[in-house]
Formats: sequence, C-alpha cells, structure tokens
Amino acid sequence: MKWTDGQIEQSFELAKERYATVGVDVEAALKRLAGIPISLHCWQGDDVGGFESAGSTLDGGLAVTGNFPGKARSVSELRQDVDKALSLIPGKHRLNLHAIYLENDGKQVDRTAIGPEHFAGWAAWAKAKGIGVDFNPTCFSHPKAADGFTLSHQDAGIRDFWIEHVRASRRIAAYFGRELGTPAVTNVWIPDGFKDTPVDRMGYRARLQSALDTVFEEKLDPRFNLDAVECKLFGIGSESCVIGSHEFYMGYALSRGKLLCLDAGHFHPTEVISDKISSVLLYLDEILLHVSRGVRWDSDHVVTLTDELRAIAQEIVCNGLESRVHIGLDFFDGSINRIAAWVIGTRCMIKALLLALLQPQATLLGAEESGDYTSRLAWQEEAKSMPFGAVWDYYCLKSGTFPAESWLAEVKQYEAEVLSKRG
Ligand code: RNT
Ligand code: ZN
Repeated sequence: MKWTDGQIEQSFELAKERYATVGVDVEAALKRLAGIPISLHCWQGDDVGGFESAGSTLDGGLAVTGNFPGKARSVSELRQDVDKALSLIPGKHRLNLHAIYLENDGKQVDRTAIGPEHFAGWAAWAKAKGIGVDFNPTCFSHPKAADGFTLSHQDAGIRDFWIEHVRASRRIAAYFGRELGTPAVTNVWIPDGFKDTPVDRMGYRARLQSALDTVFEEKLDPRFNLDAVECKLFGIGSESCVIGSHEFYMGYALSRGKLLCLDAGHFHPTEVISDKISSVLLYLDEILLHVSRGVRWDSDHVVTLTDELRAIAQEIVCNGLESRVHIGLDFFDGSINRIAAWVIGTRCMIKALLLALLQPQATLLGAEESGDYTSRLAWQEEAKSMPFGAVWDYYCLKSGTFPAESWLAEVKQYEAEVLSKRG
C-alpha cells in the first residue's frame, strides 16, 4: 500500500484547518520556509578528505569514523552525490565548500596559490542550479599545520603561510559571491590549541588577533563576501586550551564587525547555542551557525530532530532572524550512506524550521506576557501533537521532492547503481 499524493493533499487540507483553529497560517508558514536556505557542507560527502592530493589524512583534531562504501573520490563524483542529495531535499539551498575541494587537474597547488580558477567548475555548477556557495579556508590536514598551530603559530613564516591561505580563500569566496549574485560566507576555523596546560595563552591569542587583522586588511565588498570566525571550547589534542575560544572570537567579531560562527558542538556538552542567538544578535548584525550534533563530545553526528535543533529553529523563526542567521550544517559520518546522512540532517533542519513556523506563537506569547506559565507549558506540549507531518509531506510534494520516507528508496537505488560501483 502506498500513501498517495491525493491522500497527502487531503491530509494537508485538514491539517491546515486544524492549525487555523490555533491561529496559525500554514500557507504563510510554507512561503517563509521556502525562503530559508540551508548551506550543505560538502565535506559530509567524503569524510573531510578533499581532493588536493591523493590519500591526504584528516587532522586538526577532526575525526570521521566508519568506512561505508562509495565515498566520492573526485570533485565530479562529489557533485553527482550533492546533486542526488539536493534532489531529495525540499527548497533551494546552498553549498558550503572547503578550500581542499579545489579542481587542480592533478597538479599540486599550494594552499597559498589557490584562486578562482580552481573553483570555476563549482561556480558553473552552482550557477546552473541557481544556488549560492559559502567557503572555508582549510587550516588543517597539511604539513604546515602538523604541530596543531596555524595563525597563532610561534613561527612567523608559518603564520604568514596561513595568512596567505586565508586571504586567497576570501578572494575565492568573493568570486563566488560575484558570480552567483549572493554573498559567500567565508568561515575561518583553525585548530590551534594545547593538549596540556600552556603558560602563554595570551601570547598565542595576541598572535591570532594580529594575524586575523592582517588577513582582513584587504577589504572585500560585503555584497560578495562576508567573514565569519568560529570558536571552539576544546578538541581532540587541544583539551586544555583552544586559542580561538568563544570569548576570543566574540570580542573579535564585535570589535571588527565580523560574523560569529556558533557550532552546536563547540561548547560544554550541556551548553546550547540556541540560548546564545538572542544574546549575540543584540550586538552583532549577523551570525553563522554550524548546526551539528555532539554526542558526549564534539562528535559531529548527523543532525536529528532533537529538542536543541527545534530550539535553534525557534529562536531564528520566532524572532524573525532568518536574514541575519546564516544556517550551515557541520557533521560527518562515514558509517552510513553519506548521501542519506546529508538528506536526513538537512531535512531535519528544515523540519525544525517548519515546526517553529507552525507554533501557535501568538498564544504562547500571550500566555508568557500575562504570566500564565501554566498555559505556556500546556500549549508548548500540545503543539507537539499537532498534525505537522501532514504539512511536511505536502511541502515536500509541492517542492517536487519526496515526501515522508519515500526518499530512502531513491538513496538505496543510487547506492546500488552508483555508489556500489565505486572502488
Ligand atoms: C571543527 C569545526 C569546523 C570543521 C569544518 C570541517 O571543529 O567545526 O567547522 O568541522 O571546517
Ligand atoms: Zn564547525
């Protein structure tokens, strides 16, 4: 038996009526939802390997486990996989590239020598799809980052190398922004930190500050490029001190007018980024999110529809912040079908946004404002059993993609026909 398109439409009509009884305009919610892009991280497709050289190893404290067959081995395979994933996700989204995903024609290109020419293929691909691209310098998985330090390194030569790389990355981002007519967010994340207790935290942080200032001396048009900086509490091998901590980058973003990037896995395990959005956006114009799911640590598990994901979406949607919050994903799982991982994580992000848009906000606000916390709690819980699934399925159908679980068969077929044939 199959749940037919007709049944999806019927269920939707009923659901719409039900939502109307609690003051929620479903059509308006779907219209708003369609305007919120999610930036899909390219690195889920190949376990953060990149195509700079064959057999490069991941470092910087990042770890991907699992060896599910069919990992993309080239830019063209990765593009094919992203195409597949995007076809199973409702709405128009973006792609988030790392510098190591360049097209170098088999020639070794130094990280300081990368330019728009190495990303022309991606730009043409994105243009054809009508989607935007975001960008990241890759300050890890490289001999000059082997001791775990980049922009804060004691050695001026190594610092300069990474400064040059980030400068080159920003120019590539601006190229994407110009080509695609939508600014690229360039996100700087560096692994720099100490396994054990350092004695000169401030010296490292001062060097990072000055290196970043040098990087950003070159002014780029904000219509093409926006800069973000990503903090972290600790990483594997940097348990005792991360140079680019939250306070460091919060101060940096504030004083330099940059975007702050909040990664859901980069704080204390019980600390949540949903609670930070409303605070930092009172001081900053825009932020970037790396939506991820830490399990006991910054493990970058595939995003699922957790309470925290819903809370993040609520903060964005209920405060009308969608133009100021750039939503990026950041997870990597090599133990399951990598396309399914993208699809599950991205669909969950969109579901969370939809749930937030369908919340009886006026009622909830009224209850809170009048101090009626009994009603607030009651409504928050009742909202959970409203017919959200019917609206979601309809949204998928109308977006020309697969409702409910029907996307999975597509992935399984792709696995049999494409992934299983890769060596
Ligand atoms: C690492 C950061 C960073 C990376 C990507 C690959 O802890 O989260 O964003 O995951 O740049
Ligand atoms: Zn991140």
